Amino acid sequence: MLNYITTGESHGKYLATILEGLPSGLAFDLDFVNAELRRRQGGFGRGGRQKIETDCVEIMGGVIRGKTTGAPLGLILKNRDNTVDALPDLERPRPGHADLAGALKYHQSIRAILERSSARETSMRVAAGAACKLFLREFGIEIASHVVRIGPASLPERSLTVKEIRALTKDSPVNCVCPKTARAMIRVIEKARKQSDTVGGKYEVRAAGLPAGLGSCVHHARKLDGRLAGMLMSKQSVKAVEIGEGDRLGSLYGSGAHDEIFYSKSRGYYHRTNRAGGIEGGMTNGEDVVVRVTMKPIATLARPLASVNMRTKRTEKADFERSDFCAVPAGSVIGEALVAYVLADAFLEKFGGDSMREIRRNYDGYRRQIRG
Ligand code: EPS
Repeated sequence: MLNYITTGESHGKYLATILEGLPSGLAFDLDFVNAELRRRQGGFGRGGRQKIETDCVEIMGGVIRGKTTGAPLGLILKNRDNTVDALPDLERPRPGHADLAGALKYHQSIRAILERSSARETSMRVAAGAACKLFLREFGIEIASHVVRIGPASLPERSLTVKEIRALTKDSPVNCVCPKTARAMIRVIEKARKQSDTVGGKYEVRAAGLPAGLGSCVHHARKLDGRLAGMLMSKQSVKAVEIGEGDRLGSLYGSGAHDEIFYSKSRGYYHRTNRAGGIEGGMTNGEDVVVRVTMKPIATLARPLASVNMRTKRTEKADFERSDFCAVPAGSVIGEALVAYVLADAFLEKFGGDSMREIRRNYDGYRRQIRG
């Protein structure tokens, strides 16, 4: 139903995205999109590039008089650092980055590979995801994220609502709900910086207000958990995705692993626990969708690891270019955008129509139906 594509190099003149499949009649709040881009640029542990750029998109198409028309939405961002043609090539691929496999596969310079594989591309994913958030919001669906681990510093287990997450992370430099844990996380990032190292971590994305029945149980490609995991895994640095209790469920008995079902006139069907992370059988079950995403440390190290000079084939230290020490807080903002995209896609699949008015009618009818 929805499809987005991004284009542009990290140090090229522009980055752009086209998002196809949004209905007509959606109020398009460009300020919100740009505020989301600013959130992505923040977070303690970012590198020098964010001091140069003020990411801000312009609309290329798909919006007239502040509302979507149903045509593909085009958004474009101008890079301040757009020196790509003048930048030197690299010879020593960075372990953990796309450099080696990309240079071999595309028969290209490492420069050409890193320009496209750089996480700067995620600015466009956040822009497309922000448009999806605007769409979901119209149906009361809200998404928030928080960082639960940076290296060894982790948040004690606690379940929070989207509202609580937003309120508690508002002023946190690491997008963490607990000031004490945030201080420990900052110390870990500081240590990485002092040691010319990098550090990874884990964040949680939570979506509230979803009806039961998005996704499907009948075909592998339509299962919502698979679609979420695939989209999140496609983000730079991501190495694991868990839905709900995820990995922990493997150590429990069934009696303690599943969420019992209840019914009340006011709420309809509901669960008192949410170990499944809001997804059963590849479909939303009416509870919050909860995903946890693990990011490896950034691959560009100021104290580089061993590599091979691709010209001489000699063992040398990997190349180093300006980078982040920790991108997990920024990663959590990108994760929200990707979850928004997958949920908006599944929502349109279920209630699809060409205009907001048509979708609203379909949605309201279904809500009445599932209340029984
Ligand atoms: C990024 C901008 C990049 C990197 C970072 C993500 O800018 P530059 O290369 O000019 O410093 O800082 O990319 C990586 C860490 C990576 O490994 O690709 C951004 O805007 O998010």
